[in-house]
Amino acid sequence: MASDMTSNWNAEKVSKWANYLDAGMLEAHELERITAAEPELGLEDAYAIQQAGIRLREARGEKIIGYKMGLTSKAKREQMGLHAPVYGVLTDRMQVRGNFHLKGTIHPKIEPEIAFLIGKQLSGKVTESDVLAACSGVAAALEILDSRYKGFKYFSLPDVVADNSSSAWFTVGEFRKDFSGLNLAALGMRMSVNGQLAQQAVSSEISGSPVQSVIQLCELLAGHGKVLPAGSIVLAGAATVAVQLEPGMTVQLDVDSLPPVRLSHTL
Ligand code: OOG
Ligand code: MG
Repeated sequence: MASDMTSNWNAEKVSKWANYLDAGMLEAHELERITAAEPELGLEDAYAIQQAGIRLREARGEKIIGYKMGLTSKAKREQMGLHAPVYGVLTDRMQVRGNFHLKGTIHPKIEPEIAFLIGKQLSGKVTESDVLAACSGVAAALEILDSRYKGFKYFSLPDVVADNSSSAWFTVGEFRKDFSGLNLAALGMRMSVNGQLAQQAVSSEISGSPVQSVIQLCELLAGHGKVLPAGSIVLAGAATVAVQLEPGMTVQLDVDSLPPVRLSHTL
């Protein structure tokens, strides 16, 4: 068993399902949900599978550079029919700049987010002012999700968590370093596709404030004996539903008072 997880499953079972999901990702083919075969899969087993999947990526040379929170907005929870925030791990290979391609994806979607750069380590129960003091930057961000499951449909929170909370790629705009005068819970967010407004929301849709997402992340990590290291990027979770990514799309996110961020499809 992974030593820092409280999964009841043995290491072999965890690694079998981590390899199953990893192969689905590498070969870009849809998989049956794990709970179809293992209806008793629990959330902690799922985080153990997620962690084992990240170790497979690390073995291929990827480096962990941060975390993403997911299902932090009501819109997303309703879109996916799931009830609680979860986290996933971000690696350097998931970060893209300027362009995205669709090769190797199954059914990608894109969503508007806020990202934090963590300047000082955070751990366990932290307050809003701890988070603000530890953050060295805030940015507009776009996350590209790609569930490895059939039809991008879930079924249960553990299935999603095991699949690294549907992570595929992300991009982060330029970090604004002095954000002391900004109300992070009141930023207008507008995501446009090929110049047309596609989704909009206020940043309070993200757990009341994206800062709350970081607080929740620290608590969830502490439950697994982990801290949020200095230097991490944190995606706070989407403010709106995700939009299907299609060839030829250019997607831009404008967030009040932050530099915009944009991704265009490339072959
Ligand atoms: C799960 C991940 C959700 C978010 O920002 O809410 C997420 C999913 O929708 O597939 O990343
Ligand atoms: Mg997201």
